[in-house]
Amino acid sequence: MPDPDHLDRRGAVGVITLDNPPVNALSLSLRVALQDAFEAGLEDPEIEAFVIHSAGRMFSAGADIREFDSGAAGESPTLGELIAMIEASPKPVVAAVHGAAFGGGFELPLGCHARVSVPGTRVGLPEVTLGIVPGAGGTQRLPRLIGVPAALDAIVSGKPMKAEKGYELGLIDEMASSLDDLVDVAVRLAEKLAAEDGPPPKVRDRDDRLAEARENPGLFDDFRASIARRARGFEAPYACIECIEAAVEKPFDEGLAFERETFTRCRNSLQSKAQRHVFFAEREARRVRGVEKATPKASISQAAVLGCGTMGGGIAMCFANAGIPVRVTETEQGALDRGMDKIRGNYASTVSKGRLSEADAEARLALIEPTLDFDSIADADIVIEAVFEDMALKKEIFTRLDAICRPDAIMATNTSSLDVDEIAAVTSRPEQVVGLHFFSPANVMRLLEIVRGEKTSPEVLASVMAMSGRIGKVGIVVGVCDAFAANRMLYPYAQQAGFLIEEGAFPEQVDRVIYEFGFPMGPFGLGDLAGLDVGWRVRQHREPTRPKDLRYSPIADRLYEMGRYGQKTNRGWFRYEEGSRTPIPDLEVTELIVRTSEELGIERREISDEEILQRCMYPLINMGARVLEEGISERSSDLDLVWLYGYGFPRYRGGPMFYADSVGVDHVYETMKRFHEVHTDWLEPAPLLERLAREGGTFGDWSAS
Ligand code: 3H9
Repeated sequence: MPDPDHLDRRGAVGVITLDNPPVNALSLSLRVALQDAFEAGLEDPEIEAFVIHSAGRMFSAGADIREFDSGAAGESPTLGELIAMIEASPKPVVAAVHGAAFGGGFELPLGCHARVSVPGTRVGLPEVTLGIVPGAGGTQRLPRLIGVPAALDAIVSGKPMKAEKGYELGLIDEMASSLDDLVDVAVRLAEKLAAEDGPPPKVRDRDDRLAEARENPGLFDDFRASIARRARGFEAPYACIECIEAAVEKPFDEGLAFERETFTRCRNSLQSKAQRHVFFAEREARRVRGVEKATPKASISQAAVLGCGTMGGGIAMCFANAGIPVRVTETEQGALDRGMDKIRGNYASTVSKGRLSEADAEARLALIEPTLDFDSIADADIVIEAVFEDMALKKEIFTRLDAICRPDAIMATNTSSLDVDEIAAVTSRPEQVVGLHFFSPANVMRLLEIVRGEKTSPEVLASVMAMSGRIGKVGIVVGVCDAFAANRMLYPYAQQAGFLIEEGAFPEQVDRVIYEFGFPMGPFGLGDLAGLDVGWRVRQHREPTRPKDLRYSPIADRLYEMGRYGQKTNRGWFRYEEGSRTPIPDLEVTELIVRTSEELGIERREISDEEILQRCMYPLINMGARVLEEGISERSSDLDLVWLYGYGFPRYRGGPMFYADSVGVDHVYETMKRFHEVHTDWLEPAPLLERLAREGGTFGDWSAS
């Protein structure tokens, strides 16, 4: 921690070191220490200028997010007060930034009189991802330095920028060639500024880049229109735009006050609480029972995927995209060729959208080696089986794998519902076996359900957790049960959607309610996208094990029998114009639904949007409660991530279990009880839901122990 004694002298320059591991978050104690060190330097007549830099791997990750709930963020000196003090200093202050400077950790350098960095450093204002606006002057100073269009892009996306780019934009004044030189370069610049006449230059006084924006009054509305799709439902991106507008229209201090008010409003909003919950949930998910930080991890430099169908091909792409060579096997040439064609087609489409260069696509393709030689996978560090969902076939494959794989190889199955323990039991090394449930399309969806078998070793779990990050996935560890956590929670959601249309709703109403709630699409549109033939096959497959009382609506099967397979046939739950993905309600489906209700003896009724939402959401939350109490999932926030990354649950609602806590667990319980009295299927409140409701508890506070 810097304190007055920690203010180092380099000639006439006072060098202050921020030191608050692990990420130099600007917590109250660090702010107090920085203020003390700075005031000591101001009083010291020998000191003519300052450099602020940091110990550890980064400059600063910003305000301490945990303080948002404790109230300490508002205690003096606030970050805003500190930055104002630094900016007003008659002695110039240079920030020496390395590693990362995010949020308040970047607003601090913006308030300094100059910034020096080193290649590879990332700087940015990611506050929007936490549902807030930058609250210590970021929205007022950044546009003054780099212009409004670039500032809008950076602040509203929250994406970090490389220091090299910042240098080109005039954000960084000088680049040191290496970390070893950083402080030297900053000290020299501080000396130079101290030698200049007059007060040091302040970003708040700059107006040239704002003047450019005043020439273009349509700028903000155009920008709003450009983000309408990706920012749908989110409040913070629009609040960020308003703050930048204020920077252009108001004098600095008024703009700053507007930003402050907006920050406080956003910080107190449910959306921000939900997004902060997601931030910590992602970090919490990395903690897995029985796996220590020091648990050794296998290094994965060669992967193999068995099966080059849609799933296998998508999984192979994940490895190639991460620069890991991968072999894909099939049993016959035709299937292998078709699989590789699909992979090539996927890359070509990404190139045509301008998201990947031709050369990069070629380089990735070169990492995928198709082969018919099963034995060639013997040297792989990890093998992922992605063949048809059939227990006998999987057992046969794992017996063969056991015979040829290296003793330390990780053997994974991509099963979405079969018993991983039963598969592992055919091998001589069940501790090396794990489930890796990818979601379709595997190269796109970020969720990876990591299924821990009874005997899966901590080393294997630690290795696949690390690997999931490397291949761009959010790995969530779950236990073995039918359908695991994600699909098990999906079933009641899909089941209720089916019942709602039997009782009186129509697919377009259900889908509208779910879309307005914030999902990218409703259950029926999703069915059409995935293919109603796929859903039909899954139901056929599950039929022998379906509990007798577990009814589902027959309408989906009827659509399948009519050849309505969804988007692929331009007809499914909806109708589609050739080449379009816009769903259009179809009279044939409406008539089928009404007829089915009649056949089932159900008198159709008006169903409110509220009931639709509750009937879709609460049963899945209820199933989440069962998953938790059975120990399939360690914590409710893992289930939130499953739904965020597997099914597009709106991030600003924090996931289904957080949503349950925010509407009130007792309310969810009472509503489920009411539903169960009327409709029996699967709606019986879970014991954990009942207990939390009675005790006034929340899923967030619940823990298995
Ligand atoms: C802000 O600045 C508001 C201002 O505009 C206005 C103020 C008035 N606070 O991610 P990691 C913890 S809002 C508290 O695993 P990495 C993290 O939880 C802030 N804690 O490391 C973890 O704890 P644990 C804007 C924080 O190397 C540990 O540090 N800033 C914070 O993978 C290690 O983190 C951001 O949004 C924090 N700010 O990634 C940046 N940051 O070990 C947020 C981290 O107990 N941070 N922790 O699980 C990040 O994006 C990443 O942490 C970073 C490092 C990329 C920096």
